[in-house]
Amino acid sequence: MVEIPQKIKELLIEKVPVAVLTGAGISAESGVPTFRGKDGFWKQHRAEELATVDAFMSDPELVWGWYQYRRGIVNSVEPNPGHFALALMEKAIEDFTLITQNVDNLHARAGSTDILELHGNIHRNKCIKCGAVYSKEVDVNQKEVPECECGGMIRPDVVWFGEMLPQQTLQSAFEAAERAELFFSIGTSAIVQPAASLPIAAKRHGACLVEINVESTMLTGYADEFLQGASGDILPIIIKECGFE
Ligand code: BV8
Ligand code: ZN
Repeated sequence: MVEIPQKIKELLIEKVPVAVLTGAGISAESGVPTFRGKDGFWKQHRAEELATVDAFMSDPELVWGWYQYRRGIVNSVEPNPGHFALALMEKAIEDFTLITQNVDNLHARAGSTDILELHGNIHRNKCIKCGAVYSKEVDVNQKEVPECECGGMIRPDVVWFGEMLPQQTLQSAFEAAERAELFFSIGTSAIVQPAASLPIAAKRHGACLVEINVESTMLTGYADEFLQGASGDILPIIIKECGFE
């Protein structure tokens, strides 16, 4: 059983401003493969190769198919105790901000509300020509790339490598990180920018930086506390020991 440092519990019970950054690792226990872990995605391809405009423009069906495959997985899994624990933490703490790199919508399905989705949402699509956003879920078995009324190709409404993140969302994320007195980096390899700069910004502005991960990352040496283990195990313990259930 992981020991939760007293300092973290005190800050939570004091209800100081809290910000959380999550990555693919928080959804791993739900059965959604991570990007870079040993059970990583799509063996013969890497996210960096498929999650790009070039990849989509050169082979729309391949990239569309990858997202359809991922939508199928996401639709077939459930949020896990880690997602539910963060929804309870949000209810307990007035100034609480959940920032996610994930596009799987599992935080929303677990009851979290105002979520900052840095990299978009896999259930939304948009036209590459006129920018029209399509929120209606598509049939995950649809192999061909859908076409917009304007004739443009429709793509997943997610942020690909080399693309800007939604500016307002990113700005709100940095504001929350800089305001936080307690910042959790959960289930992320802390490689992808600019998301990986958020924990650094939080610590620079005086936050207690806590990392929750099954293995150490580039951030571990910089964190005040490293809770090694599965987020689905550790987060419910934190919630229970702080009486947030
Ligand atoms: C930008 C799309 C520029 C949606 C994603 C060189 C060339 C080109 C670009 C760059 C470059 N160097 C830097 C860049 C910038 C680039 C970048 O950071 N590249 C990286 C690879 C170095 N960033 C960008 O391109 C960003 N845009 O910079 O724009 C710009 C600037 C100005 C003007 C115009 C443009 C865009 C970044 C967004 C890319 N899109 N996804 C999708 O398909 O999902 S990123 C992709 O990686 C996912 O979104 C994912 O969320 C994200 C990060 O991965 P993680 O979430 O951390 O997941 P990972 O598998 O890596 O790690 C999982 C962790 O969980 C592991 O540590 C594991 O141990 C842990 N774990 C596992 N199980 C558990 C667990 N932890 C706890 N409990 C468990 N049970
Ligand atoms: Zn269009």
